[in-house]
Amino acid sequence: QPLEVLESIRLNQLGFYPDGAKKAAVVDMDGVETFLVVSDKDNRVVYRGNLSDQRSSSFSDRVTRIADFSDMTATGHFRLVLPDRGQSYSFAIDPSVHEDLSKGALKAFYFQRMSTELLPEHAGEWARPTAHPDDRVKVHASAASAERPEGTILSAPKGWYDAGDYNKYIVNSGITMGTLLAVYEDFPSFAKKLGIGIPESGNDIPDLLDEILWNLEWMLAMQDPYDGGVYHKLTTAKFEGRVMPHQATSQRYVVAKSTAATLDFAAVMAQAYRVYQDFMPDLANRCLEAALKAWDWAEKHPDVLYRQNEMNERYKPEVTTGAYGDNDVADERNWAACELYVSTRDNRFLSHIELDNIAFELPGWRTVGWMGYYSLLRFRDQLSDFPQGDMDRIQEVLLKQARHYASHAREENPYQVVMGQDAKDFVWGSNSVAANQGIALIQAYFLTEEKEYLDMALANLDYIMGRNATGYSYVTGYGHKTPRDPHHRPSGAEPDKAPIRGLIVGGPNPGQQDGCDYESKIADESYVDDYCSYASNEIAINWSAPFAYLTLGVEAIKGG
Ligand code: 9MR
Repeated sequence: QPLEVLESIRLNQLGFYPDGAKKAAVVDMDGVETFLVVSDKDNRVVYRGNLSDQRSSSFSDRVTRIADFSDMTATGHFRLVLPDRGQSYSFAIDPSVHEDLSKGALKAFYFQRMSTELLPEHAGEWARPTAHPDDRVKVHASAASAERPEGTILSAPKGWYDAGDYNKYIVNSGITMGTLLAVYEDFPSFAKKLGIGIPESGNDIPDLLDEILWNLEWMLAMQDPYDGGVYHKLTTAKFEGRVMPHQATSQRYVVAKSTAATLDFAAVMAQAYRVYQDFMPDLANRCLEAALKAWDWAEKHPDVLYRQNEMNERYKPEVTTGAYGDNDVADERNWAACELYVSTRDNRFLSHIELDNIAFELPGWRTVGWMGYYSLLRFRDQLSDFPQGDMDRIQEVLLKQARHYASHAREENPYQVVMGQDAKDFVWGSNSVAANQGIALIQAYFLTEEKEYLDMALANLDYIMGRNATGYSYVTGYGHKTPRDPHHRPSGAEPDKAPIRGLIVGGPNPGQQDGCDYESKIADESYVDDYCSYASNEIAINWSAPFAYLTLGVEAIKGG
């Protein structure tokens, strides 16, 4: 009779590469020393191993032991068995084990599209009517100018819903787009062959670039053509309720220009110029022009910070949706300067690149400086005017961080992953921290070809897919124990359907800012699969993008 499935066996719920690391973490299980791997096909034992010594969590009193069967190379479907105790979920060993996930991670953006209906042939059971045309958006009082006074009607359609809400925010679109454009720059051949079944599939540009274009066109419309400044967001005054997109019809506004939004915009447009050059040269040139205009605005307005509370004291209606406020725009300036420099090779931008203080800072919506350094490193062989000593220093800072990540995972982490070296990793959207650490490691792998960096990037993908302290695969519809009730309005408004597939939720966040009922306050366990929990169970484009990078990147390198 079948063994009981033990949720205390934590592993990537999709599986492993034949030539890759294969590890499971066994949590809090006394008196077990050995494990078996059993084939689903005929129940034969194909591998026997011993569990590692025990490691303790630094956040809780949990202890874990690792079952390492990395040297197993047979393909097929298997379970890991702890004799007399039980077994894991079934998993695959397959040379393209993350191919379907790669498609799902990208397709997630299609499901976030606004201003269009989703047809059954692309969206299946999640087909829905068109919504948010955004062709009659009002200029909010905070954004009024001589040419565009308060109440002026603008058109800024398309774009993706930011997250579980129905608004669009330039700052968050910035890092999202930069990350997705980097997928193309780092993995062009894999990206070209990845078909995801969207309306544009089969045209002469890769689906990835078709999807990015949907949001790029919206971003372009967020620039004030009169002065080059970029509005911070396009939003309703308050968040809409738990309804389908077409039922969310409140008035929408463009709100206040900001330096952060304008610099992020400049960076994205400069990078888009490179990426679209071969496919849509006119659009590419338009992007570069827009980037240059945005840069000039930011030079004239170096510190227009978005402060929602102060804004609400002066202007009506009050705006209470996501703020994405950032008090330090030096890193945004660095990112824009790097992208503009790489795209134009104009030394005027070189002098704005931060070269005195290049401490590593993991990319996030508020911290984008390293997005720029990644681009410099990506093109280092072509940047002959760039001071080589500085380039070497940037590279060394990154490699030092990568070595630190790898040694933490190898020597200390109870799941042998990079994620969770510090309670500070478990912020709102912590899963994007795991994914962005994976991206940093892939950059290090590109520079050194050291396999350990790639292994550790894959370890963080394993973390996201189940080798973690809650035992969830944090991606809807991929794995056995996955979020069923994400904070995502289009999923939450139709509770009888499975949530839209391929969405990565925020993940453990002991901040618990939503005040929902959590079972645990422990840093790496503070997660609840409940619509209520926007602080641990929301989905967002800036989490989906690094997740897509990590999944596609690993699959492009290892599978492909
Ligand atoms: O991801 C954002 C997180 O870093 C902030 O701490 C949080 C509170 O300001 O906001 C998060 O972003 C949300 C945004 O404000 C509105 N759309 C949903 C985003 C994800 O929760």
